Amino acid sequence: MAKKQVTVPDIGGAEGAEVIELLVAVGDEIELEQSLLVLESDKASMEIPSDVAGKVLQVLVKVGDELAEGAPILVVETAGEEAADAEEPAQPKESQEEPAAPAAAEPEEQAATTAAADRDGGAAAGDSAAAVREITITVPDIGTEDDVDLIEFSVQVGDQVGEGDSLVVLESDKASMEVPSTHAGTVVKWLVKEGAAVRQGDPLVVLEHAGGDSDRSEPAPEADSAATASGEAEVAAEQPAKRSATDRVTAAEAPSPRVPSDEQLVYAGPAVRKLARELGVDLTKVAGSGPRERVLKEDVQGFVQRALSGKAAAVTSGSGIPAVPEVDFSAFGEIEAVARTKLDKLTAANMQRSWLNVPHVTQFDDADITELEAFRKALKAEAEQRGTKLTPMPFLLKACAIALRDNPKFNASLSADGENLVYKRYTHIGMAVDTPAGLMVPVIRDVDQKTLWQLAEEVLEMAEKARERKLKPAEMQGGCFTISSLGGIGGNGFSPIVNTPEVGILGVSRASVKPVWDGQAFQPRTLLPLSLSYDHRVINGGDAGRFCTQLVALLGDIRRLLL
Ligand code: CAO
Repeated sequence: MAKKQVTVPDIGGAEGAEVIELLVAVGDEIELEQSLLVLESDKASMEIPSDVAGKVLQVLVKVGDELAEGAPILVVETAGEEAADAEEPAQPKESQEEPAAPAAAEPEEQAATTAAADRDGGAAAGDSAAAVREITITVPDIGTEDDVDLIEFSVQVGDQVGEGDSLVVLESDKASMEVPSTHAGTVVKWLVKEGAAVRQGDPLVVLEHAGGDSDRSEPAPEADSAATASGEAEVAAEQPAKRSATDRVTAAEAPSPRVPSDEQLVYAGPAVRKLARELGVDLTKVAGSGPRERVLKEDVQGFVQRALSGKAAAVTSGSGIPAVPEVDFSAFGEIEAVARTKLDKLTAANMQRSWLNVPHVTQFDDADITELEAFRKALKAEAEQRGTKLTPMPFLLKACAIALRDNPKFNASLSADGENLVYKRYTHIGMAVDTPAGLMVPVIRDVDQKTLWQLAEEVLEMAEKARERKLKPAEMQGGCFTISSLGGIGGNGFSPIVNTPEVGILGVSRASVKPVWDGQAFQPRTLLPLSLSYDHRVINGGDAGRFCTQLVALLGDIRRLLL
């Protein structure tokens, strides 16, 4: 028998994915690849499979925890006897309610008798029972020798922090990063001011924490003198410039900072996120007034004030849309309020943002797919032999890839400042998938370079992964254009919302046989309704007309897909 710790695998760079469901409990026998829990990030919900089989001894996480790659999930007793499997599981501890910090070398600490009792009421300094250790956390290796701005304190003096908890947010020209604490403890004193420019090795904060036994009684001279001199919760770290090198946890010993992904939906630091959570504010609805539209505490507070004064508007970019008045539905009959999933709420926020920011126009047309359908059906047996299924989707993907090549504005995005149009030299197409957890849009890469059979396989695979919540965030990024097909469901037409920052989306409805006049008689033809929504800031009606007409021609005569 061996004990093995199961940790969060590579989840495609997702930071802080939330545990929304636990699928196993202590005592369960689990199998290899069995799903352990469901994580939900800004982009996807995904089931995390076990990489071992055995009996669950401990569950180290709970619903609501935010986990990153490497965070411990379970301790499992496995049948294997190999030494390699016998690694000691981490002991669950308080801080494991939070995501585990990246592994850090134990920093060299300066033991300091800060004499808590002394501060509490003047008991003799050096009371070893009350002695705790103070450590100074410094700026770790941040990948640059230049100064970076300390833009936010994530915690306040007096706060308890766990190992790995964010202490501050630093921001360079290229990224913002949280600096995690190397220890659990109480924040005693800041050694820098918010807004200060700092660099690797600069002292940040003094933490007081229960140290190891051997160090407990060793006094640190500066700490001692400060405590004695003031009788208050001051420490020698008050004057960081005068501290000796040994007072510091050196940069090399501190863990690497976590760099939030570019896809982070809202640009805001942890303290602001915490405040928003406490106040029940949906951050996606708060306009940021900080640098690069960073959401500040004041923005959240202002949002709440406006909400309380009845002026709340679920808007972006300062547009003053009047709020929909709240209705007490229970006044009219029985009701049940069901919490929406994070994915549903994010989809709603994305839709609203696109709808409000993008001047939408939708162009409609019908493609005559009579021959395409005959060809597709003729291939049904071959598709089965290949273990796949040939729906109209691969043909649509291929036709769109050609239309994107020939109408490159549709394969572009507006730069953030609106000054440039960014043309993409790749053809990645998103495919909206309707799943029980909500709408997901996996991206099929390099559609222009794939055969219809390859696309058929990928459509099936991506749709299945989406429905089984197995998509990784990276598989939903990088799209240039989106297809939303409701053909398998029904309807004559609809106007899809552009998936910003893309500038076009093709809605596909259900094909049906209709009489078409050929100049002499009505012929039964299979018509596929298409609706192309586009961002009118980038695409004009002529562009859209040409794109749509080409699509209709390509689908109407699939030999053209070869040209
Ligand atoms: N007209 C007529 N029949 C169609 C059709 C169309 N436009 N498109 C698909 N069909 C048929 C297929 O051929 C298949 O029939 P058979 O089983 O007889 O072969 C059946 O409908 C079901 O197809 P499908 O939906 O499983 O496969 P697909 O490749 O067409 O689509 C996917 C895959 C993932 C796009 C689709 O399943 C899906 O989830 N669509 C919903 C997208 C959505 O929610 N959009 C809205 C976004 S905004 O809220």
